[in-house]
Amino acid sequence: MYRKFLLILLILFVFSGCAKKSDVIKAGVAGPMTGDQAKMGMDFRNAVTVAVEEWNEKGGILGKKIELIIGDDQRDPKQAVAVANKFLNQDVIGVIGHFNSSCSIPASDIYNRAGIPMITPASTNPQLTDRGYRGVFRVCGRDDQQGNVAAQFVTSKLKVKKIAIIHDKTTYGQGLADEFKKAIGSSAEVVYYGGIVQGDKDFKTVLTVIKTKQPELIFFGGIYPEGGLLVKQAREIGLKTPFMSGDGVIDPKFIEIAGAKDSEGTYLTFSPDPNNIPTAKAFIENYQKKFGELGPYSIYAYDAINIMLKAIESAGATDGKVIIDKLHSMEFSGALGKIKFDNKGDVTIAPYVVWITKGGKFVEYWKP
Ligand code: ABU
Repeated sequence: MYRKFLLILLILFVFSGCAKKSDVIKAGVAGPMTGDQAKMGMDFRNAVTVAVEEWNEKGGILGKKIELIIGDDQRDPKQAVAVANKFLNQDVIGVIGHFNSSCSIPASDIYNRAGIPMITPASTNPQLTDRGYRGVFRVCGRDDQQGNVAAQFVTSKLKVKKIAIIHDKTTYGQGLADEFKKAIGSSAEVVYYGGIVQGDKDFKTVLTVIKTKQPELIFFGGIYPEGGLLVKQAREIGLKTPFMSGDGVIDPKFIEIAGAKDSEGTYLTFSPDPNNIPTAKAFIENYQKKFGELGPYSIYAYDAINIMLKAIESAGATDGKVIIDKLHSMEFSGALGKIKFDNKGDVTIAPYVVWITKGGKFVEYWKP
């Protein structure tokens, strides 16, 4: 009697498990959902939610509803690996994320081993796609491209001859600083090169050293929390040198931290303004209705999930290898326009431009 009961329980368990697995299509979205970079993770989450709601309103995909599984990596590489393993255990079939290159790279080892495709909206470090993982993609550009445009601007437009370079010692921050330095070559003298620690709040010691070197430009490889403090504290010690950074700094939080007055005239590299892209209009309106102002990478997250879902739809299956083949072979029409991946999983077109902060806002300023 007891054995019969156990057998019934086992049968119920197996069947309920199978039913559960096949009920929905699970997509993972990963990034820093908490902590000092939470704005970036929430931008991903909001944008992906807009897309998933649109798909589900039309009936979902392959006859099933799409369920979003959120992974908070707290911008910590170890947490990113934990999130990746959690996604595997939850039968996620594709991942949008992560934000930080230092998280995307170790997490992609896990996705690659499991044969799960990942598309990052924002991780720009070249190593991510240079390691030959077939299932790893990004819809943003790369730091060798971005560093090159920053160097062209500094040498041909600003014509500065003495540069201080600071980075946050992360894969992205130091990587971008190095790409910029490489692209500058012998066109200008690097009078200072050094790292700060992400999460620190007081950079006046390093800024005081930089002041003695009398640079004509400070270049920062890092993210907005430290970028904002660097600008604010530089001005506090009377260091008025023009400040330039990369895409990790383009968020209103940077202006909020540095202050509208001190952030005025700072430069950064990023892709062109989506408000000038006709195909982006519908998404921008939908997003704003639900979540307010777009974050810099919201539209990239939106295109990334749509690309993943279109590849699944076209594959007619949830098998990772088939989806990855589709991601490599298809051309996608997204909010950002046409997107096609090259053999590495990078986008074939990644136009970087220079933005300037004016009147408390970021505006497009220069293109190569
Ligand atoms: N690309 C901006 C910051 C994200 C990252 O690549 O680490």
